[in-house]
Order: sequence, then structure tokens, then C-alpha cells
Amino acid sequence: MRKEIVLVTGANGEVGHGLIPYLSEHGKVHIVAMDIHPLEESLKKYCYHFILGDILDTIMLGRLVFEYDIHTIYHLASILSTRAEYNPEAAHRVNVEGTLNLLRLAVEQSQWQKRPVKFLYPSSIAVYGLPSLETKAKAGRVSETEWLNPTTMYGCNKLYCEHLGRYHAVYYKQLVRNNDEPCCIDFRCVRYPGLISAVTLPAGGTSDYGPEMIHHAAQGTPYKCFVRKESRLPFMVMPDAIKALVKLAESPIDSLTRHIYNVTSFSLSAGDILGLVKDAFPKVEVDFEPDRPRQQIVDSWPADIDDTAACRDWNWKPDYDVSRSFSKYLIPGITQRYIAGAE
Ligand code: AKB
Repeated sequence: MRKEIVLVTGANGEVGHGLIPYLSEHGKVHIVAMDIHPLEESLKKYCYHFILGDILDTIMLGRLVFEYDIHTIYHLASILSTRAEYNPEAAHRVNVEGTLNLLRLAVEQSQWQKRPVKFLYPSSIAVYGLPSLETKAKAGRVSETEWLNPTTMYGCNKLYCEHLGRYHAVYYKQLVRNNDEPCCIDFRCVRYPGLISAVTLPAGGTSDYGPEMIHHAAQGTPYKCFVRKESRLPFMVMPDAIKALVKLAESPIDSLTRHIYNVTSFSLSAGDILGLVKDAFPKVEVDFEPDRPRQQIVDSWPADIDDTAACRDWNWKPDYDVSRSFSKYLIPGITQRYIAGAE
């Protein structure tokens, strides 16, 4: 008898550390976690099983169909923007070919179970590419369909995988599939802003200057910020990122008017972040020393994104605004991390 499960790839990642406990505590689901590295001790108690495996291993993925009824996949495994720029070919393999492998697994599972498999996919503001700071300033809150000209391999990967997911949800094998056959995949995607977690360390993103500044301040170590003080991006703290992903997953499909949704909470400049950090850590030492290529990436991303569609279709609303994000989550959580000597 195959167990009905939720599969979470990239389990050890920043989002995985938030999603797995949340799913375990809020839903009656059996979680199978997958990662290329051994599962972190703190996550083990939440998981039904753990698979030490690579999403590029199609043999391993193929075996899952005999062991589990996968009704939902949260595909979190990814190489983020900065790390992807050092090895774009590897990023393409993991971010695109890995995603295609998971979509194929979802199709096989769906055909076996005779019902669509829900596929949750985190995309990113990296799919946007604004050509100049002047355009960025004029663009204001960018919607899902504007300025989709990514300048990073990660952004190209995320944008293509959004289309891959939509293809599998709507057009998959359209020439050989009976029109009355339901599609195999219920693809749902949130486009995240820069995410900041109090639980995990930043892992190779270009928006990481936000969390890096806070972590350095909490440790009392000086920080060289790699963007200008005026650089502005949308951000969200991890509890809201998890809320958005699960809320979209649980929304009735009839309420959804699109596959890809922007979600955001607040937009800040690097100087704004420093001001908020100084309130908590007055002795913080931050120098702004822009790294030109990384600065150019941040300049190409929107200062703010329009999440009207998510608010309208599935009642999206962040729980954490700027003030609550710092005073109730980031500062106490990150401080606790270093007092407890966790790092
Ligand atoms: C990154 O900076 O690569 C990520 C992102 C914005 O998707 N945090």
C-alpha cells in the first residue's frame, strides 16, 4: 500500500526550514523530504521519510512512483542568483533540468493516481530585468507581466520554469491527449521578493545583503554591504513566505485566475535596513562598498512588485509589515541564534 505524501525538495534550504515544520504542525500530511545533503537534525522529527538524492537522478525519481502516492510537490531545490552566476551551466542543470524531472514525476504520479498532482513552485523577482535605474524608479509596483527580461541565469531559469509549469498544467502533450482528459499537474507559483529568515543563514542570493547585515550586527561584526545605500528591493520575512506558499496550495482552483502570482510585504533600501538594524544594535558597523556586477543585478530588479492578483484571488495578506518583521521576528530571532551559540 503506497503512502499518500507531500514531497519537499531542497528540504535543507531557507524555505524548507520554514515549510517543513509548518506543514507538519498545520496539516495532517506525511512529509517526504529530499535533499542532496543529509537532512538537518532539527527537521527530522517533522518528516515521515527522508530521501538523500539529487533531483537530476531520474532513476531515483522514477522509483518514487512505486513507493508513494505524491499528492503535492513543493519543489524548493534551486541554486540562487549569485551562486548561479559562478557556474551558469550547473545552475541550468539543477534549476531547469531538475525542475523538468520533478514535473515528469508529477505527470507519472498523476497518471497512476488518475488525478492531478499539485505542484508548488517558488519563483523570484529575479525574472524581472529593468534596463536602468530611471526605468526602475518610474516602473513603481511591477506586475506579473511587465519587464520580464532577466539578466541572470537564475532569473532565466525561474522564468522558463514558470512557463514549463504552465505548459504542463495546460498544454502537456496537447496533440495526443483527449480534450476531455484533465491535465496532470495543478501548477501554482509564487514569485518571491528577497526573503529574510531568522532561522537560516543567507545561501547565495543577491538580495542577501539584507539578512547578511542583520546577522553581522547581531554578532557585533563589521559588514561590507555590496550594494549602494539607496538600492531598493521588495522583501518578505520567512513566516510570510511560508504562509503565501501554503495559502496558494490550499486555495480552491476555481478561485485562481493565473498560475504565477507576485507576493510581497515591504520594500526597503539598504540604508533603511541599516537604520532599522541600528535601532536594535546601535554599535553596528556597516560600510557600503558596491560590488559592481552584483549592484547591476539588484538595479535590474524592481523596487516593488504588485501583488494585487494574489490579494484578489486567494486573499493574500502578509502578517509581517516592516515594523513587526524586525521587532517581533528578525531581531529577537537572530539575536537568540547567536546568544544560544547556534552558529
Ligand atoms: C536571490 O537573491 O537570488 C534570491 C531571490 C531574490 O530570488 N534571494
